[in-house]
Amino acid sequence: MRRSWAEPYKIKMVEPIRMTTPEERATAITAAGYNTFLLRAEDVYIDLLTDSGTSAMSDRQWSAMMLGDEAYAGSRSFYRLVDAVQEVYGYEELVPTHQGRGAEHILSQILIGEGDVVPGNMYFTTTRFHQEHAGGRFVDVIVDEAHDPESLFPFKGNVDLDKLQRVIDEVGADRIPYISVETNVNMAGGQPLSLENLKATYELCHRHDILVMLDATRALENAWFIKQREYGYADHSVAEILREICSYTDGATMSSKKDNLVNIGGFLALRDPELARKARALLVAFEGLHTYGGMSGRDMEALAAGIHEMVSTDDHVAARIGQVEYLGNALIKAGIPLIRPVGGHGIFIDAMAVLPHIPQDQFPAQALTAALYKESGVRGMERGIVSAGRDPKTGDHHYPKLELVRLAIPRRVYTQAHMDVVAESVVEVFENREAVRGLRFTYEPDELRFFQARFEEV
Ligand code: PLI
Repeated sequence: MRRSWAEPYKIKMVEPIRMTTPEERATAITAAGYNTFLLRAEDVYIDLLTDSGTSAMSDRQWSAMMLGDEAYAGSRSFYRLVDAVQEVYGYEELVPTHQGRGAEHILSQILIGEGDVVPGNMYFTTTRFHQEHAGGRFVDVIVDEAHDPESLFPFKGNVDLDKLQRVIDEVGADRIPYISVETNVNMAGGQPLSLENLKATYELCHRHDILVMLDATRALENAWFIKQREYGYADHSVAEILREICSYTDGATMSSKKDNLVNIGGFLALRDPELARKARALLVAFEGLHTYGGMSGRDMEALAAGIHEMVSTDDHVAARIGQVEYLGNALIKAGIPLIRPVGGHGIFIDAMAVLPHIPQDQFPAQALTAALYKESGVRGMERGIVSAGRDPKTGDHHYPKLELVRLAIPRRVYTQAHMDVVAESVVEVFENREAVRGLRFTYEPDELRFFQARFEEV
């Protein structure tokens, strides 16, 4: 008989959370300018703002922290981290950073020159910021299916090789220092790419001397989907698949705050020692010495332990993605329009389908995110036109085809009962959707505006 799956752990410590009153939430969201980033966490009931840095660490990780070597230079904990990255990801050169965007900054600075073009399978906010900040221009080469919430294509994170070839023909390979390939593409709804596609991308790029840099932030979760969906991989462990993903790349930026099960940390990993030397030269100015890069010794210990733990069996990632699918299936059953197939790290509600009465320049996803908080105390995040920002040349909004409310599920933090409450909350807002009004800016930051922007109702 086939039984239900359950989490491969039991709970040893709990953190109380508190349900707020409707009046408290109305006051809090107005004070936060309708931006869930500006809420106080204590005013949130179930916090699905992000899966970044919000994981619950294991007893092994907590005990590893006690072994942290806080030497300024040459810490033992650094070498444990080097070993973990070499063993699990297979990269020889490790450049530690305080988190993912630190690695993106260093990579962009060492490789991108003024006027260069960096193709990628959809943008990510901080990644594109650092590419543009270094003088580059991002060009989206993801497959068209990624922009269609209803397409059930199993690998919506794939690179469109024809689009990539066109970019190479148009600008010339010598203006393309690297392609940035993201695993389980965040802004597309946590959608995977296939190994077949990554391999073909790598071969095409190498024919033109273009490097392939992986955003490995959610590569483990991508490996799980490859195991489920790609022909020939059902019997491979996620550890084997992850190593194969990395084998078709020249390096990776990593936000360890996701797959790696820690609350802070990241790295840039490379194969070429000469590139690593350049990265380390910048690292000491922006992050810290090359043997800690912004992390404490105990952070590096917890990270090394988390890297081993995430692949020690397939059960961890099966339960992690199983929980996301559980919530997704409950919402699909209730008729909520969302990105399908359900992605790896969260549920992405199609705000334009929910709120057709709000035009995109009145920020439907921002408005729906705020309405969900007000209704239930569940905190999500806008992933639409506000996150997309403005074109630096024209000053106009970028108008992304996907206008989404993301409910990102922290790893090992919430139970199935919490997921039930979230599903009920979303359904309640959906039933009262006509009452949701559009928003306008009262404050718009120049860079990465979604973090600190403020709004009022139109
Ligand atoms: O937040 P950082 O600086 O550790 O990592 C930046 C970053 C890079 N790539 C990808 C795909 C991310 O998802 C990412 C951060 N994501 C956040 C914070 C999120 O909430 O999704």
